[in-house]
Amino acid sequence: MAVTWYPGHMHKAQKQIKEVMPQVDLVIEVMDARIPFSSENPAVKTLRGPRPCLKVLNKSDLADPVITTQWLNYYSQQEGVRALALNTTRKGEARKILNLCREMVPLRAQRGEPVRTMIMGIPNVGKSTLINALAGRAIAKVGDEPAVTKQQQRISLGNGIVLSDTPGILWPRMENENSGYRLAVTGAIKNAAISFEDVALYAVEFLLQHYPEALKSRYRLEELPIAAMDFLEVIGRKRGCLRAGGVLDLHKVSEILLKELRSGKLGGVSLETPAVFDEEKVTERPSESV
Ligand SMILES: Nc1nc2c(ncn2[C@@H]2O[C@H](COP(=O)(O)OP(=O)(O)O)[C@@H](O)[C@H]2O)c(=O)[nH]1
Ligand SMILES: [Mg+2]
Repeated sequence: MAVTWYPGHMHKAQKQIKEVMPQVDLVIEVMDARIPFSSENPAVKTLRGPRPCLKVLNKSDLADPVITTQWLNYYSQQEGVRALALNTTRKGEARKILNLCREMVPLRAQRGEPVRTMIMGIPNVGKSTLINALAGRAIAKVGDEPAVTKQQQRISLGNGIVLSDTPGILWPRMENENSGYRLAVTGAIKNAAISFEDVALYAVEFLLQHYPEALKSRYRLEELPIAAMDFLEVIGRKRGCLRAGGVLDLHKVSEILLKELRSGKLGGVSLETPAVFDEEKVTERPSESV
């Protein structure tokens, strides 16, 4: 799945979301718990206006629980925002959000009117998986994004909640080079502009600095090399990623490292903490005008 966002795509996505927003009471923004900053789209704030927003830090099974707690505290201080960590692939877990949805829009619930919710988020964060888990049946295709948003259908989730079956698909942060790498490390973007080997090197550099123990235990090493390339060389040899003449197959070892990281074999790893806002001094660009 590769989604490339051009200004035309962004314009269209925003326009579609704006059109349905008057019939929405609550926005459920799905983000990747490993990279909440890079998987959040600041335009959501503008698009939702005064509506409350439930931020779902999804794939929390792959994230560092200590850092996920920091993010939950960070978001819960924002006006109109509640946040919760989820592992949508675990049976029964997704429906935990229903009570929270009702609580967040008390007036609708009091009047006996359904709370109308809509899921939004960048590609690959788990929107379709969440829709299916909430609905209890396969409505949205997982791992695939429709090029054109189809007609919205409302599905009743029980408990006084209805959900649009079509998520609002937004673009990932693109103004920041680190975000590009981190989105690629998690597999959210398969950007041909960043080679596989470069993504693996970025990941190893980060892991050497922040999760050295995870690397040592996964690859049974007592000492870690200082340089990322040396590390890939060491595990490449251990795993037999060699070409003729004993030359390291960098592509193969990169593939192994990223696959293991993405599937949680190194334990919970988070690539961003709330300090990222200060560290990277990003300028928020909440929305492009439509
Ligand atoms: N480990 C893990 N994987 C998840 C979770 N939620 C979704 N996924 C996986 O993430 C991938 C993308 O999910 P999908 O629902 O298609 O994302 P969408 O593009 O936002 O609709 C799929 O392979 C899902 O199985 C989760 O909570 N934990
Ligand atoms: Mg989807």
